[in-house]
Amino acid sequence: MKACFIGLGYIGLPTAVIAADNGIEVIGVDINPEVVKSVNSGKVHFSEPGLDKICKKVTSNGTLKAYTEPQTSDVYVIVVPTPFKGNHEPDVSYVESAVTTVLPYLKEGDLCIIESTCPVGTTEKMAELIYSEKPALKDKIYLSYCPERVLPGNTVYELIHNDRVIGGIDEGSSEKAAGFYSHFVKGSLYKTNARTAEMCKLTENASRDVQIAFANELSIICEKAHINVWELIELANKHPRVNILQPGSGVGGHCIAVDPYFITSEFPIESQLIGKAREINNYKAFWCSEKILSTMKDFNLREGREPVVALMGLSFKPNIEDLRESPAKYIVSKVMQGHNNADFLIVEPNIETHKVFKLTDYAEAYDTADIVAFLVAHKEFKKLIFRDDKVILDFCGVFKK
Ligand code: SAJ
Repeated sequence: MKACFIGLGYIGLPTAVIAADNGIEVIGVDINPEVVKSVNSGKVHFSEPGLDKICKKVTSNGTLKAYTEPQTSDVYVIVVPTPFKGNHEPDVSYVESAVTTVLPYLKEGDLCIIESTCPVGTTEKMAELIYSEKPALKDKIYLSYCPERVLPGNTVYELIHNDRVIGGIDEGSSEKAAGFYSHFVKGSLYKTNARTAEMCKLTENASRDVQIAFANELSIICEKAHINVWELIELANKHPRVNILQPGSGVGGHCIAVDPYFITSEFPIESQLIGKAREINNYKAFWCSEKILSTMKDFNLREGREPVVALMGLSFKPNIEDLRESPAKYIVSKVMQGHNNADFLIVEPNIETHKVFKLTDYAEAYDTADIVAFLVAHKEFKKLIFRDDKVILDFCGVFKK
């Protein structure tokens, strides 16, 4: 079986690599020649534990080859970004253009899979696009929507072991796509229709966003009520049917902070709770920045000088180097605006250098600063010992004090 993956990013490349490692002949396609070059030399152009080794293996034994154009295959897997246009409206033009790119190669009996996160109805629209350009293929190809659900940082394991939802435009398409994934997925493959699979992907991430918003809202209430939110959640979770997530400095990354808008933009009246959760999680980052600024002001009034402030963490979640849509990065930029006098020590143990921020070692920053704001609960920070000779703003539960 030959499969052509369109898009060699955070999901496309790992999936192509794992498929190639499981007996499928894989063609990887990316419009960026640098990415193609790097993949062909066995390198992964982003950080994902364990992926480099398998990528090297499948490129050296020739089961994965990357190009800037597709090749005739049996399966086409579309894994391109779906960014926003305007006010949080999903832009499916990359998916459309990927479908258009594979059109000349599509023949009777082929399977086309969309993995990109998409608004509900996109797969049906892509079917119309294919049939309008190639009417002879109507009911002669298989088309399915099969979203990924891997956690960045644990992609290799989750790609193989997670259950998957397979949404065909008809039963034959679901069956055919399930057959394809069974080559490398050990989790269960649940078949449904394309619209349900599209909504399922959005639902999973919106559900997590809503649950985190609940924890973030609680943290703001607890601050005002002088209650330790960490202790509160731990105690509430002792209830057999309560499972509250952890508050933090906001929600980031390219999935949870993004996908709920795919629902709210299409169903604005019906998605009150989902929309509010987005607002709360965005507000939490703003609230943290305001808290740091007011603490700095209080320090100045009390001590008669500007404080040294350690801003601990830049990535969007613990123990990764990914800064996409990071609330911590937003807070750092916001706090630093108009504060030339204050001495900021910015810390991110997962990256060596940053093009805008000068980075400081975490232990040195913690030792030196008057005010320490924990923005991300990195494992290094958890090794530090709580000190009451400085002001500690623990937004993400490093000390849980
Ligand atoms: N966060 C909290 N409190 C928590 C858990 C997370 O504030 O209790 C924050 C994190 O710090 C981060 C954000 O939420 O800023 C998102 O992190 P995450 O670890 O929850 O999720 P992602 O964005 O890395 O990956 C999610 C996953 N989706 C779900 O868990 C439902 C993953 O399975 C998806 O494949 C991925 O989105 C995606 O690609 O859609």
